[in-house]
Parts: sequence; structure tokens; C-alpha cells
Amino acid sequence: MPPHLPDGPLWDIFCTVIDNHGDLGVCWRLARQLQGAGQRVRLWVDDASALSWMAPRAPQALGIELRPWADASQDSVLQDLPPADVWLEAFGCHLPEAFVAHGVATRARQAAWINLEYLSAEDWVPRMHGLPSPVMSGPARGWRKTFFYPGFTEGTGGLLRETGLLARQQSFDLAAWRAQYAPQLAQAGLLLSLFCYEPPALPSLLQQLVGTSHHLLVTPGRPLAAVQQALAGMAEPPHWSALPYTSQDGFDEMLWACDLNFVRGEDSLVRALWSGQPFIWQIYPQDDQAHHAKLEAFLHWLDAPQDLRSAHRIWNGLEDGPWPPLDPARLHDWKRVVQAARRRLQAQRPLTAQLLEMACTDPTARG
Ligand code: TRH
Repeated sequence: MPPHLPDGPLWDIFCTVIDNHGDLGVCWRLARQLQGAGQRVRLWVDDASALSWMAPRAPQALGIELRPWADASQDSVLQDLPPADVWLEAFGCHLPEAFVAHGVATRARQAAWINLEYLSAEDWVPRMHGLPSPVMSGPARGWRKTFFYPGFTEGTGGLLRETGLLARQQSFDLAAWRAQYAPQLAQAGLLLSLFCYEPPALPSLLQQLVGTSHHLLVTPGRPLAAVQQALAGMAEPPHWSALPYTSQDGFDEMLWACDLNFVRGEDSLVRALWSGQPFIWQIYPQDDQAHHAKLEAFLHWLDAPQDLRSAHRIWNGLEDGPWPPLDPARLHDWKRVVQAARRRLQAQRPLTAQLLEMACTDPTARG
């Protein structure tokens, strides 16, 4: 079927892939949701290679225009480019100067210009969300950007949540998924998924799984490399298997299928919250240790009990100690915490709706 091509406002989303998959993961998810809300989307990316597995269908097939970042500096491209209503720069990436200069030279008024920031539960986020930032230099000097901060609480930009998520989750066939991806799982065993960087407590977790009927599903890339390295030092391995890269929808299904998920970064944290299953989050580490406060703010918002806080601190290397025993009663408690948090989040307006409102009400972006 040809894609349904919307005729709403046109968005230019700019994304640079720093490392890992989160920048593109968030931008791709956002592009799909905007498209679904009747917006036209051009996604400019410097490295779109991960879309080969992350995207369920080619962007063009979904009606999203995927553009190489470098094209935004080409005069020949810019000359023929219909002007967008909204410019969105993701995670502080700077728009190519030639693109901005062309916009300034050819537009009567500026586009709504939004800077989408990283997710944090810290208490300054509601104060910063929605603040204008005058452009002080370069061709767009005198124009204005607006900061958009995703978040967990009132006064923030909310979280990405597509319509249809709940229905998809409700019709999920758990038994079929487990039969396909974890046929080895014993009846009494727990199923765990692992998407992480190199957590210091990984060897301790693996050691604890040895001799149990639990099964660990390991995602590709850094998690698989970390597991292989840890296994090299062990006399006996636990039950585990490697998963292939999958689409974002397939990644969700893994989270729904497992009794405990280890997630990392930004986007998989949000998906773990929507899954309602217990999870442990490895936060993206920052050189200045700013991630410590960020992790604590999240645990505070989550209203996590002490054992869940301690498990997070150990997993993130903030506390020494062996990985805590995995017993079903503890997971049951953790699940209640996640589901209570999910209920709070469901009362919040989704990020895309808030972003649309910000873009449409930006007073600088008319005409
Ligand atoms: O890959 P990440 O560690 O990304 C990080 C964070 O976003 C961090 O905040 C950012 O600063 C840094 O990148 C540069 O984790 P994250 O955010 O969970 O992104 C992973 C994406 O990959 C997410 O959209 C889920 C997707 N994914 C799949 O779609 N299929 C898969 O098989 C796997 C393993 C991941």
C-alpha cells in the first residue's frame, strides 16, 4: 500500500549520531509519531545505518523523507527545498550553517525552532522547559530557539508515547514470543533481557544465574561483547542466548516478554516504563559524573524502594557489592513500582502532542 501522505505542517528534524543508538532511536520514533499526527517530516541524519534494523519499514514507505545530513549544506539541494514550518535540532546538534543562512535569506519570518533536549528527572527540568533562547551569532542572529525538555512530571514536555501502544501490548502473544526467542526457558525459570553498556556488576549477575533455570537474552553490540568478556573468566556459563538486532517494535516485545529487563540510555528506559515490567536502568555515563545526580533523581521520582535503589546503584557502579539475589517476590514488588509509575505517566500529555502545541503556538513562526 502506498503511504498515506499527510499535508500538514512540514518539519525538518536534525539528528547527529554521537554513539550508540539513542539519538537516532528517539528521532526516528518522533518522526513516526509526527507523521502519524498528520505532519510532514524530513529527517536529516549524519549516519542512518541503524535504521536498517530499527525501522520496521523504509522511511519512504512510511511517508518520511530521509535526508543525508551533508545535503543540508548543498546549494543545489537548498535551492529546491520547500521551506519547513518547524526546525527541530535534537540533543543540541547544531543546524548546518548553510541551511540556516538559506532559511534567513529566503523566509519572511523564522521557522518555529525547537531544541529537543535529553531526558532527565531532575527538578530544574520544569523550570527550563519552554524557555526561549535568542540566537546570538551566525546568520540567524536575532532569531529565537525554544528549549523542549522531555520529562516525567507536570511542567515538562512529557515522554514519547504513540497511540495504539496499549492495544498492541494487550494483543501481544507472550507464549509465541517465548517459543520463538527463548525455547530453552525452563518452566520455573525467569526470563531476563540485557541491553547495557559495560556494567561493573555484570560478572556478578552472570555468576548468580549459573546453576539456575533462569535464561538471559542478550542484545547485540556492546551487551553481547560485555557478556562474552565476562564469560571468558567463568568456569561454567549460565543459560543465555544472543538476540539479533530487531525493529523498535520488536524491541518492545522483548521488554513485554521478560520478567526483568536491563535497559540503558534514554529511549529504552522509556520503553521499559511503558512495558510495566520490572527493570534495571544503566544510565549513559558522563565524564563529569553528572549522571549520578540524574540517576538519583530518577529513582526518587520512581519512588523506588531501597532494594531497587541499591540494585541500580550497584549496576551503575555507584555502590560496590554483589548483584542482589533475584527472587520472584522481589521482582513482584519492583513490578508494582513500575506499574504505579506508568499510571502516573499515562495521565501526562505525550511528548509529541506537547511538541505540536509548542510548534503551533510559537509566535515567531508565522507567515
Ligand atoms: O543506545 P543507547 O545507549 O543510546 C544512548 C542514550 O540515548 C543516551 O542518552 C545518549 O546520550 C547516547 O545514546 C548518545 O540507548 P537508548 O537510548 O535506549 O537507544 C537504543 C535504541 O535502540 C532504542 O530506540 C531501542 C533501539 N533498539 C532497537 O530498536 N532494536 C534492538 O535490537 C536494540 C538492541 C535497540
